[in-house]
Amino acid sequence: MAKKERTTQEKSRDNASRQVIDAAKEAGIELVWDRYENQQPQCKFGSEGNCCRVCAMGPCRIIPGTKRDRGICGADVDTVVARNFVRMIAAGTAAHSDHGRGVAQIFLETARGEVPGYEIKDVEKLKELAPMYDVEVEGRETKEIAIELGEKVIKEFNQAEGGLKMLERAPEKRKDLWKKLGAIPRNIDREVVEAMHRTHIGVDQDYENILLQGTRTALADGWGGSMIATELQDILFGTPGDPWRYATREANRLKANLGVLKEDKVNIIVHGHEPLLSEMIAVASRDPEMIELAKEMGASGINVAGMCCTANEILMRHGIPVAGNFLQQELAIVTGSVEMMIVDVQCVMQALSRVVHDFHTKLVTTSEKAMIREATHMPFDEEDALNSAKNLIRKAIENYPQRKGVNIPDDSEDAVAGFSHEYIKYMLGGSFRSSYWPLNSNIIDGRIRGVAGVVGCNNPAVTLDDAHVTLIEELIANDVLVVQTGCSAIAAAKAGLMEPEKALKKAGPGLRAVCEAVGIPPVLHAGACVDNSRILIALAEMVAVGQENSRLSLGNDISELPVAGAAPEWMSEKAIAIGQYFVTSGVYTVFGVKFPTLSSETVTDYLFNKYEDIYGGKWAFEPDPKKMAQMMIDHIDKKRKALGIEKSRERVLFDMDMRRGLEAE
Ligand code: SF4
Ligand code: MSK
Repeated sequence: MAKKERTTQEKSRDNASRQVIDAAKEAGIELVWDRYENQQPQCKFGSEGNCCRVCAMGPCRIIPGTKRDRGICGADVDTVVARNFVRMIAAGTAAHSDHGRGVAQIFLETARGEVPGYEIKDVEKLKELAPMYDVEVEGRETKEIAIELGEKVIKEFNQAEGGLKMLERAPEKRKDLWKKLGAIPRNIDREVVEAMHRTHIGVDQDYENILLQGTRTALADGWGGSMIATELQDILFGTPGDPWRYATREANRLKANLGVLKEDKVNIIVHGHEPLLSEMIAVASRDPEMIELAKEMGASGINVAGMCCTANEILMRHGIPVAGNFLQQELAIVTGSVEMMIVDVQCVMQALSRVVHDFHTKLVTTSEKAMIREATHMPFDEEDALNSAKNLIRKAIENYPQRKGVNIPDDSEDAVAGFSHEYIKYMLGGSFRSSYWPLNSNIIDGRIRGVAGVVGCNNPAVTLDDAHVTLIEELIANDVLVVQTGCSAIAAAKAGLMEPEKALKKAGPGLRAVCEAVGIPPVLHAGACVDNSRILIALAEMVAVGQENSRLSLGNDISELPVAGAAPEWMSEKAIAIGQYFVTSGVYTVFGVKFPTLSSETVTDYLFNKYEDIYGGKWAFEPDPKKMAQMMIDHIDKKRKALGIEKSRERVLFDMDMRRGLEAE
């Protein structure tokens, strides 16, 4: 079949990317969109989950209703589809949780004083988290608390018995349900190992039972590995939106898109996921010795910019600009302005090593877990982190004179970011009485219709950022507050949806009034992919507020809240793990692009319909972002009706406790 090349407009919604895509075409440089077209037509069996290749009798393509309705071993389509789905969950959970383990190890080494350069920045958060792990706080030194906490957290990855401590944060009703279903994860590693075991040939051949293991594994991600990563990173590097920092409300202003690259500066891009190295690059880039060196080489300074989730990590804490999201990684190099791209793990395309051939950019891998042939490998030495970072920066600076020509698009948008669950509470409730009660209250009185989490990647199968932006615009226009992570958050930032003045013009009147009063955009950047755990915590707190004060109640469980989730341009296995932990925590979650179970009507019906009776949340699939928005809004309205708040009501009367809180501010 002749391949049909899409127009630049069909490839990307954003102008900066379009400009660089055209420049690449003119120069004969192959990009992700070209490779996508070269791969057409793609295999439907692979896309819809009915290709099994877990043993060497296969591969088997299972086609229900034909003589090929079983694999060679006799596995039916439901078994094969469920297996493939759970293997995606296992891989996604492994990725997030290995990130979490790395952070936990550095955290412990920091506490023991073994890794100079790192320090415990958020002692308050350390003291909040420690009791969750039965670590005594009273009368103890920070160091002692942190060592005991670090040791206990690391044990959770492979402990012999006992559940995950962070899971305790979920509402009682949810925990009871998980217990009844046998869905409580035992430890993080075990669930991933067991998922791989059960999906081996000839083991678990009951799709419901296979998917139950998928739930245990995904919960070990969301309420385990990812939450550990988020919480310990906050303690180590600072919780985004710390009141002392946000008192000025300047530190979290940043710019997003390829236009953040600077013609007169040494441009260094940090790309991947773990903030351990990028934090140090951010610190080292401000070192006067480094800046002086850059000037000696003819540049006016050093410009560090982020890509993908590394960008989300450092923008949340340092306001460092974002060069782009997943599909823009090659484009950054094509601008000819990047002296070095430093990568660690996850979402790094091998294609980068080919693109850099045409430019002076040095591609440097830093993790022993993720090397790329043809890239330079400079292992990051955590025990000498600052010097490791300086060495990298020095090499980038020395590369500045090698530039051949620069073509940086002029586009970048302002954004306000850094909404940790603590900061959202602080913004809503004030410094004296940080709480989610104003959010619940505004939902009850109808100003805010509900909350949507919009997350996930980009995928060259669909126009870059278009589904994210269209969906978010529909949601905010309908008074739905949007909370974001990952590449979706970067898409919104690039589209100006995180710039309060611009974005509020697109918000419905109720949402606009609340956001204006509080001083937040209608689209909140909550961080990187592991920070989806912040959304879980926020949901649990919304339930908790209602339990403390029945007039603010939005039900007794996450599944009763008027909330929904979406990943309109997803591509990674991590997205499936995230979707599964949201759904089984009670959230209606819609995915775009494609859905990997569609070849089995039974499994798809189980996930899309029956799950609602089991978990209160369910999966859905809809590639059209406008229809997706409507489905989410319908779900939110259904939940409002069930709560008896379907009609807008007057603001609830403040009780005395609330009044005292307000008066004290
Ligand atoms: Fe085919 Fe069964 Fe082997 Fe899968 S496990 S490849 S269905 S024989
Ligand atoms: S980086 S997982 S492309 S969101 Fe987290 Fe972006 Fe998806 Fe990677």
